[in-house]
Amino acid sequence: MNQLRIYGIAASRAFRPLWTACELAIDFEHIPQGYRHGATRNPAFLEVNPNGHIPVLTEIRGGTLITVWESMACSLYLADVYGKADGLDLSPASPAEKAQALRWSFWTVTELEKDTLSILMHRIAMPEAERKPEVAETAEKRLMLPLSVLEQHLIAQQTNEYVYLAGSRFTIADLCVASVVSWARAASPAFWERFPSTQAWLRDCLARPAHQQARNLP
Ligand SMILES: N[C@@H](CCC(=O)N[C@@H](CS)C(=O)NCC(=O)O)C(=O)O
Repeated sequence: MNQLRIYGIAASRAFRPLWTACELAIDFEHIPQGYRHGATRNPAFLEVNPNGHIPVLTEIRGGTLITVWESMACSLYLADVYGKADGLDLSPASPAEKAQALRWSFWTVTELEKDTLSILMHRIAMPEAERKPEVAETAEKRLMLPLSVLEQHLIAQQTNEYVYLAGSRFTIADLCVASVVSWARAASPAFWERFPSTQAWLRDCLARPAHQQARNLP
């Protein structure tokens, strides 16, 4: 088997598979490919991902080159292929846990990502002069509905003494969702007041040593 490679700097969506790989303690080669100023738009990189995006994950198994793009797909692939379905690590250990991982990660990219990114960009990431607070406010308003779904799910889990999305331990479902909800940390205090269970869950996910380890990558 050829070395597993993950392309993409940690300060990008590549953080998702990097965090996953750190959680699973996998041996991998990190290629800290940047993305600004067309860095992913040259012929060499377009061979790896014709979409011109990071992250990308590659490995050779049984003589076949496997290429995974799309950050959530990369994370789900790692959990599926490298994790143990033993009910201890972050991989789904039953069809019910697999269902949680799939539905929450697809939900995250379709229902959350665009608006959490607007909050991140227009509250803290862009130079102050370019920020538009009204864009962040609109995004916060739109996020009320999906985040209420997350909040209610977490509250329902607590009645079963579960802290996490799929059960009593941190799984890939939590990682996929937390990596995107964390972009909304800069939302207004009035916004976050409505989601105390989500806040507590997020704090817990982000305090994990593997999260810190991935953050320290270039
Ligand atoms: N849906 C894709 C989006 C990937 C994406 O847009 N990546 C950004 C960095 S976070 C990128 O590569 N941008 C450079 C470009 O598109 O030229 C995923 O989740 O992997």
